[in-house]
Amino acid sequence: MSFEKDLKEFPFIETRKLGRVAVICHRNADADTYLSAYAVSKLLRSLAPGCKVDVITPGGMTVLTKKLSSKFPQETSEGDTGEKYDLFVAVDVGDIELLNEWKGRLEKAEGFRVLVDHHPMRDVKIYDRAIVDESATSAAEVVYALYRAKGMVPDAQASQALLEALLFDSSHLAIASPGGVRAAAALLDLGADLPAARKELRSEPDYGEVLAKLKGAQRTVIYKAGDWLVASTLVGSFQAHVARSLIYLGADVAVVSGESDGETRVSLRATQRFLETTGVKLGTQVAEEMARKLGGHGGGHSTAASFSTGVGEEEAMEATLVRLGELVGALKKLD
Ligand SMILES: [Mn+2]
Repeated sequence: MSFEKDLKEFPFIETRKLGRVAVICHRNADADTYLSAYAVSKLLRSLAPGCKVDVITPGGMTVLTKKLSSKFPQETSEGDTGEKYDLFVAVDVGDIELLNEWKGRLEKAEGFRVLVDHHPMRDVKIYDRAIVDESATSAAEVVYALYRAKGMVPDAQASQALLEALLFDSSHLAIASPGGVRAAAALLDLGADLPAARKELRSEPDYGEVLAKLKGAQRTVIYKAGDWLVASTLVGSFQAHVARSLIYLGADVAVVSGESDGETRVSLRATQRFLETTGVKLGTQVAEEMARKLGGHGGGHSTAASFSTGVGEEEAMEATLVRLGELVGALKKLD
């Protein structure tokens, strides 16, 4: 079934026969799934004015989503509602495991099951139709495409919701697809407010995280290896956040080590430029290697990785810096 055709045929059931609908978000609902569900529910209510829509957030929602839910209110249920549905619309779900107990509910459901998503398609057997655009940066773009295909215009609130979902999933458009940028512009034309969206997506700072980042930066030891700057520091928590912050400050590689509850956790980050130039993959060549050498477990991506081990934080740091030295050339400490 083609994507365009599916958009036009949504919701696949004669709208006057549509009684009750469940719109299902992914587990621990983020801004994209929650706000896309909000806009889909509005679309369904305009297409089928008689229908009742239940929004499901399996396992609740993130702190930011909770904040957004006061501006975009919709009644939500976390577990099984026990209701009978004519239609299920899963939004932004990606992996069916993210449906929690609603996975089982969908498997034996009698109603029509639709997926509206932008994640790579896998395990879509559970759905009768999958409306998936893998080139979209957010589920919100697919929901906006639904509105257009149905000849409907999202109202100001739904336009705002879709813009915020789109900004959330595209790192404020930095990684948006051409279609995402076009959708954002169209939503602005429909009345969405960009400064308000940016403001509403801002999270409250977490005091512990901020403190860890500032202390981590204060205690940073800097090394030079050829042209590369390696920043290392010890903090008891938020190692990954601190490592990312050191990269923001300009380090090419960040190594952050810290002990808590008798275990040492080491987070590693590098820039894309470092990866492309040196070919060093932090996940396989450093984190996995260190876990093997020191005892523990670890791995990750090429520019973001971590391992945990039973040795102390300083020993783990030392060994990691030696390993980096083997890969990119001897490290010299800067004063
Ligand atoms: Mn998404």
